[in-house]
Parts: sequence; C-alpha cells; structure tokens
Amino acid sequence: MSLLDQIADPADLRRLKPESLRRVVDEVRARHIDVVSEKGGHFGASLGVAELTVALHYVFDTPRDQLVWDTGHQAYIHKILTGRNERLPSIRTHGGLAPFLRRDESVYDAFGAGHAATSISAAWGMAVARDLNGESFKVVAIIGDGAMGCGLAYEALNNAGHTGRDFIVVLNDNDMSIAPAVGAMNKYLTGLITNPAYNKVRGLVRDILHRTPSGVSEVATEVAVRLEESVKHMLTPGMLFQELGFRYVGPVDGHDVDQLVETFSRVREMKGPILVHAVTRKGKGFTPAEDDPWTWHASGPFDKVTGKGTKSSSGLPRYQKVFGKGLIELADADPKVVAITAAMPDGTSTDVFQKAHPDRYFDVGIAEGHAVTFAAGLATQGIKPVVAIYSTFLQRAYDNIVHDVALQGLPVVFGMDRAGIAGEDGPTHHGTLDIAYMLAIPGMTVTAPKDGSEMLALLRLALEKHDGPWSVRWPRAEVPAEVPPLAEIPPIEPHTWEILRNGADCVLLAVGTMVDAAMQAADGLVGEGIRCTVVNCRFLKPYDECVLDEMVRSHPAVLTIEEGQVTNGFGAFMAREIDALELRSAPRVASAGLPDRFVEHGSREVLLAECGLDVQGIADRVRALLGRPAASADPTASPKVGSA
Ligand SMILES: Cc1ncc(C[n+]2csc(CCOP(=O)(O)OP(=O)(O)O)c2C)c(N)n1
Repeated sequence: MSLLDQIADPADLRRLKPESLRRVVDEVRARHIDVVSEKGGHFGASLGVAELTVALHYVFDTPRDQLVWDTGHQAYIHKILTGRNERLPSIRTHGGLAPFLRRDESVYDAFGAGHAATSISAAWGMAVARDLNGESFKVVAIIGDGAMGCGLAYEALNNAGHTGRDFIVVLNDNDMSIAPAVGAMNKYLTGLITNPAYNKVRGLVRDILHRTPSGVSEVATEVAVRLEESVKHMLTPGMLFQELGFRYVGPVDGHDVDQLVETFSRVREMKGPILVHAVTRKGKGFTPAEDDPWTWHASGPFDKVTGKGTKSSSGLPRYQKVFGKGLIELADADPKVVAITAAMPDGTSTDVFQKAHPDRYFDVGIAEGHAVTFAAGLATQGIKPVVAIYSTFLQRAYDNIVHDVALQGLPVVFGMDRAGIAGEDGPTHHGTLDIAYMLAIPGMTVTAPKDGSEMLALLRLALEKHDGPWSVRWPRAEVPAEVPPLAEIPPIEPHTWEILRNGADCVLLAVGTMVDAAMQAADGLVGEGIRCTVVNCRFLKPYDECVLDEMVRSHPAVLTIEEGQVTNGFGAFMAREIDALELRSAPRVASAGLPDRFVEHGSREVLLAECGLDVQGIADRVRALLGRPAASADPTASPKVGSA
C-alpha cells in the first residue's frame, strides 16, 4: 500500500515519521504527473512545490493554521493531500474539482484564487482578524517570485511589515513566472541566491557544523547561525524584506523536505512578520518540464515517457495566434506600433511579436495596472501602444483605463484575449465583464469581431485612423475561418454594422462570437416559418445609428446576443438607445447574454449551451420573443440554466 493511500487528510500526514516524507513527496509527484498526463492542466508549478506543500502541511496545523496559496495554479498537490486525491482527475472538468482554489470546495482552501498576488493581502487580513478575535493560529501566505513582482504584493508587505504581528510569507522562488520572470525584483532575488561570497560563507558554516562533535553542537550551531546571519546582512545590502519589517529566513533549498520541515518548525515558533525564501525548480521531477518550464506551465494530455502531446487540434488557428501574427504586420508598416504584455507573452501571442520587433515589445510582469498607465505615457509621445491583456486580468487595471487613458483621450488600443467564457479555467478566468466595463467609459470605442479577419481589420483601423482609446475583444477559441494576409483583408468603415441576412420577423443584433451562432439559429428557424435578419454589431460603441434605426422600424422584435454579462451589457445599452428613439410602434426587445451569476468551469461549448448562448438557445429565445411554441424537447439536450 502506498503512503498516499493512507493520507485522507493532513492529520494523517502529520502522523508519519519525518523519515517517510521523502516517499510522500515522490508519491504526490508521481500522482500529479499521472493525472495531468491523462487530463491536462497546470503542471510545472505544482511539481516545483511538492516538498514545500508536504512540509507546510506537516509542520502547520491545517486547517486551523491557514495556508493561503497565491494564484492557485500550483495547488494540485495541496488538493491531493487535503482529501481530494481521488477526485483529482475531475479537475477542470464541468462539475469536477475547481482549477484553482475555492473556499466552497475545501476547508483547506483558506482563500479563493486564480488571479495572482492576492495571497499576502488576504493572509494579512486573516492575521489581523485572528488578533482582533483573540485567537492564536498561524497564517502563511505562499507566493511565487513572479507574483512577488506585482504592486499588490508590496502594498501588503508595506502594510504588514511594520506592525510586529505574527505572520509568515513563504516566497517560492523558481526564477519563473509563466514565462521567465522579468524586472528588477527578479534580479534582486537572483542576487540573493547566487551571491558567491555569501554562498561561500554559508558552505563554510555548514562544513563547520558537520565536523563539530555532537556534545558541543548546540553552541556551535548558535554561533554558526549568528555568523551566517551577520554575514548575510553584510553581503546582501539593502535586504529589502528586512527593511520592510520582515525577518528574512533563507535562502532555503525548497527541494530538501527535511530542511524545510526544520525551517518551518523554527519559523512557527518565531514572533512577528517573517519571510522564508525557498528556492525551487519549476517542473521538478519531470525532465522535459525542468528543461522547458515555460512550455510546461500548463499542458494538455501528454505521453509520460516522451512528453509529447496526445491531443490533436482542428487545424484552424486560435484567435491569439492570428492577433500575434497580424500585430507584427501592423508594426512592420508603422514603426510607432509597440506591444505590451503583463507576463503573458505566449497566452497573448506577443512572444512572436518579441521575436520580430524585440525593441518594441514590453513584458512588464504581472502588473496590469502599470501596463496600462505605461501605455498611456507612451501614447502621450506619439507611440501607438497595443496592450494585450486577458479580459479578466484587465479588470485589475480599470482605474488606469479610466483615469490615465480615457479621461485624457489617449490613443491606447486594448486587445482583450479570453473575452467571454474562458472554459476550463473557470470563473476567475472568464472574461464576462469587459463589454459592460468598456461600454461604461466615455470616449472608449468598443469593438468585437465576428472572426479573425475582422479582428485584424479592427486593429488596423484603430492604429491607422483612430485617435483615442479603443478596445477589441476575442475569445479563447479557434477562428471560424482561415485568415488571409492583412493586405488582403478589406477595410472597415468606422462605426458600421454589417447586415448578414434579411428576414421580416425578428432582428438578431449579434456581437462577436455570437454572430456565427445567430446565423445558424436563423437558418434553422426558416423551417418553422420564422424569418430573421442577422446583424453583425462589430462596433458596440459608437454603434451604427442608421442601421439600428432602420432595423427597429422594420422589425417587430429585436434580440441582442452577446457573450458577456447581460447586466449592463450591449443589450441593456441597445434597449436604452431604442427607447430613446421614442418610436410610435416600438419593437419587443430582449437580451441574451451571460447570466447574473458566476459561470463555473467546463468546456466553452458546454458552458455556452448552459447559458443559452448556443444555436439552440438562441432559437429558443427567438421563439419565446415571438410567442411561438418551443421546439419539441430534445431528450439528449443539457438543461438550460438560463440567460437573463
Ligand atoms: C492578475 C493575473 N495576471 C496574470 C495571471 C496569469 N498567471 C498565472 S500563474 C502566472 C505566473 C505566476 O508566477 P509565479 O508567481 O512565480 O508562480 P510560479 O508559476 O512560478 O509558481 C501568471 C502570470 C494571473 N493568474 N493573474
């Protein structure tokens, strides 16, 4: 029987002898590799924290002591050890374990996550609450070096460090974000680890301890540790964390489980804010991932022996790839065009832009707010920045968009990837709000293409002809049709809609990804004698006032369809605009969109169907709007949870 089979929760782990922990580490690693090789998922980060996870649950009295993991993509092994081992293969599937951390999934998930750098703030809140409530547990935030580059992390350290309250931060330093970590903080941390003089003294200290006879070892240890501490002070000038009020412990070898247990046991008894600096290797234990941690941050199913992917793709490129390639062409033609990413070069395909135009590519780290204000600064000087950030992460930068870009009318282009349902990554990663939040900003041009060619045409229009802020969104999906070279893509007139088919009963005002589904629904409804006009509303704001006017005067019913939160979305906007026309005979208006709740994780296809944003769901809405009978129920169809 494996040790893992005997661990139903961390209390079982804590009953093991320390000598067994290495075996536990090996077993959890093997389990993680097994599951992800079969199912796909986040990969390298969990492998890198196997020892840390085992040691933390071994030393700390979880769940009474609270472990706050940052982001949550590295928490597979935490899930394995906290009663979710059997269900691990269900991770990221609809109805299965969550991709990241959730308070409603386990008492061991002290704080929900998915976005980076929230751990120190949240853990600090828990530590303060503990003191206010007169309780006495430990709170530990575990944060990666990539997330440690976020402003939020420093706001929290700055707040926590000067107070003297008990609080522990573990910095998991693997020298990687998803891509290689960037910036001055990264250099600083690398300096702490690689300082040759310090390492020499450290080696010497270890040597002395090793050779000391056991009778005098306690005194010798004390002297040696003090020596090491003072040398560290001398040789690592600045000691950023110490200056911020944290006692710095480390660097410790994050793959030496015995050393980690010893360190955490000591730290657990210490008072005040403490930062433990653990050095790890992302992908540890799986050679291809150790050699190429960037590629192996997350993976589809793969062959455990060769490391080769086992899932085939449809052949059409993803939107993000079309964007990356198109942006290069736009930048080839205009030396003012630059690309900015916030630590997501491959996710946004700005990595290919980097290769083509290295001097016009900026990875600012996980710092979305900074990315936007940086772009605003560039724009004041005539540079044309394209800020490529996932819709969900751009939420972080809302005030920067409003205050620094829009209020000053600066020409910054926002390229929002993963807009709409992001799929298996779930509610933290769905980009459901951008239509609502962009529409709310005065002066913001809000666009959504129906396919890859239109996406590039909109980007070109923004960069060549427009002066002012502009947003364009695209989904985590393959483009519906091949995309020709940019020069062959016809231009688009500003603020125009496109009438794709005509029918007298109802007009479907479809946005972006919904255009294709609306066309198919309209085709299907013909057989029932329902004739629909379909309009591609590629400009959400400013919109095509002439076409809207014509449509609402010539149709008895209007259905807006968007892959975004229906509350305050395009439909709500259109309803108000139609109302403002004060028509004598106004059409019935309804809006289809994502419901006013957080949508769970699962495949895009399943989730869109669940929200009524597939062909069948759209057809149902049209029938309901026209008072026609519903189609005969398909017993194999998944139940609808409704769109508003
Ligand atoms: C606000 C935000 N921006 C971007 C991301 C995407 N993201 C997920 S993990 C990650 C890298 C985190 O690096 P680090 O903290 O060093 O953890 P590691 O993966 O190295 O363990 C990034 C950029 C995110 N989750 N949240």
